[in-house]
Formats: sequence, structure tokens, C-alpha cells
Amino acid sequence: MSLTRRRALQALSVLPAAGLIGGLSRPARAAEFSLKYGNNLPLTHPLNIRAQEAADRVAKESNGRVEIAIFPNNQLGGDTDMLAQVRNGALNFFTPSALVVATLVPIAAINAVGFAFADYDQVWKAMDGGLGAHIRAAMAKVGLHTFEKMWDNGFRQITSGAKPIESAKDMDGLKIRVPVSPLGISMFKALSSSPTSLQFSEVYSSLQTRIVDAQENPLPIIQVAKLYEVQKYCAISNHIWDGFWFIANARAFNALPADLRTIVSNAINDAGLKQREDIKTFNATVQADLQRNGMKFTTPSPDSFRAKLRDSGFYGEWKGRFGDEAWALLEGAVGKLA
Ligand code: X2X
Repeated sequence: MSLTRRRALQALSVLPAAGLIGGLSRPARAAEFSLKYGNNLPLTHPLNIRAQEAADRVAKESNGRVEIAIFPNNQLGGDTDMLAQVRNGALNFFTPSALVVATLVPIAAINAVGFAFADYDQVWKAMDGGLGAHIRAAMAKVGLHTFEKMWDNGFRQITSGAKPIESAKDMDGLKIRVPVSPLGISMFKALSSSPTSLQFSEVYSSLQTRIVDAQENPLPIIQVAKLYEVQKYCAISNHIWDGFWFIANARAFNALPADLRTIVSNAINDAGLKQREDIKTFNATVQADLQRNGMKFTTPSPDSFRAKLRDSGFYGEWKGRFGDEAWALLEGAVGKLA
């Protein structure tokens, strides 16, 4: 075969993949592997923007062999449903918060221990280091493959409708929604609040109908999910640092040829690192945007919260539940806790 003819054929064979760049058209052939990824966040959140980039990159680098379809915003059900789907293989990928995946793998909630992390240096040192590896190993035991780079949710802040939170005593009796998460319930009970677990898909409506008076989430989520429409006050409490693990059904993921697994892993991990940067940038302006949207901010001192958690035995209880090995990994990154 002449070189020219071979080049021409090669050029033809990459055409379908080229058509995928930028998502302008469908590949001429159906992808060999059509994978589904579901999450609980609006399309405008950096998690979805970077996930779409990763999907585009995977399509391109695999020459159209792998297609990842994204189902944002709880389209496939709430967190509990998606967690079940990724376990039974109906869903290939899901990004549960550490709090949520802990309903299945309890150790995964350890990063959410109240006031553990002082800043992002500590966060990524722990989650990219020994603590993150320990958690991913536990997820593997229940059939979940976890990509190495955790995605950022952020430091969680408390919003309320009826009155502002100025110190821990304003938490007394507060009807607050927390994610479906034993640690969240335990922590807000320790603060004398009255917490209720609800999936994120139910948060906006339960605030609107006043089933609950308050909720807690990082500022970027409060902004993109428009929670300012149904909440008046926001306390910068930084009480929990939370991230999203990018997980896959391990059986389905390991059934991909090795070269495709590498392409998918690199695309997802790289996108995760960029998403962390997006949240950092977002954090620089989001409070001002929320203020323009009518939210009133308070900055309660963390001391009264920490003291209440300590005195109620919260830290002792969770050290026992997570175990000495994991607790030592956490304290290795953040220093001695209570
Ligand atoms: O449900 C929430 O609050 C959210 C979006 O932060 C999580 O996924 C835990």
C-alpha cells in the first residue's frame, strides 16, 4: 500500500473521533464502551464543568471507543439511589460526598470530623496522602474503585431562615438539614440542634416549605443551587471540610482494557485537580455574590462550637468509631484533636 494511500485511510479513520472534539457531533460509530456518570449538583457547579471536560478528553483520547454520559442534578435519583446504582452496576460513576459514601464505608467520613482542618494545605496533604489512601482501600473492599484525586466540595457553612447564628448557643434546637450521614447527625446533636437527614435533591423544597429552618453547605453550592432564595442568613462556620470521591463500579471499570483505564483515570484525576482550583477561585468572590443575592453573613468564633463538641464527647466517640490507626493519620495531618 502506498504511503499516501495509507495516510489517507488513517485520516479517514480518525474522522469520527475528530467529530467528537468539542462535543459538536456524535461519533459515526457507537462507542464500544458507553459509561454513565451521575451526580447531585447543578450543571453550573465546577464539578460538572470539569467532569464534562474529562468526558470530552476521554472520547478524544480513546478515539471514540469510550463515551461518558453525564447525568447531573439528581436526574438519576438522590444520593442514596445513585450509591446503590453504582454498586449494582446500573451506574458506572458517581461522585458522592465523603459524608454520603460513609453510609456504606464508615471510615470515609473521617475528613468531616468537626473543625479538623484549618486550611487547604492540611486538607490536600491528608487526602492525597496516607489518610486518603486508607479510605480508598476501604472503598475497594465494597466493590468501589476510587480515583486517586478527591474533588473539592469545600468548607461547610450554616445557613438559616429565621435568625442568624452568632455563636454555638444559637444552634440550640435549630431544625437543620444534614446530608444522609451518621456523622452529620451526631455532630449537630452534640451542638444541641435538631438535625434531619435529607438527600440533597430534597434540600431546596424542604427549606422552602419550612420542613427545616437551616442547612449547611459550602458557599459555591449555596450559590449554584440558589439556596439564597430560601435562606436569609449565613454563618461562616467552616465546621466541616467536605470533598467528593470520584468512584466507579470496580467490576465494570476493571473490565475496560488497560489502556482505556489509564485514559479514563488520567482524565478524571487531572480534571479533579483543576476543579480544586475552580473552587478556590469561586471562593474569592462567592460571598459578595451571595450578599448581592440578599444573604446576611455572620462570623461566629469557632471556639464555642469546638468546646461544645469536646464537652459532649463528640471527639472521643468518633475516635473510637474510626479507630486509632485512621485517627492517627488524621492527626498526623492536622495536629492533635481535642
Ligand atoms: O448534600 C449536600 O449537602 C452536598 C451537596 O454537600 C453533598 O453532596 C454532601
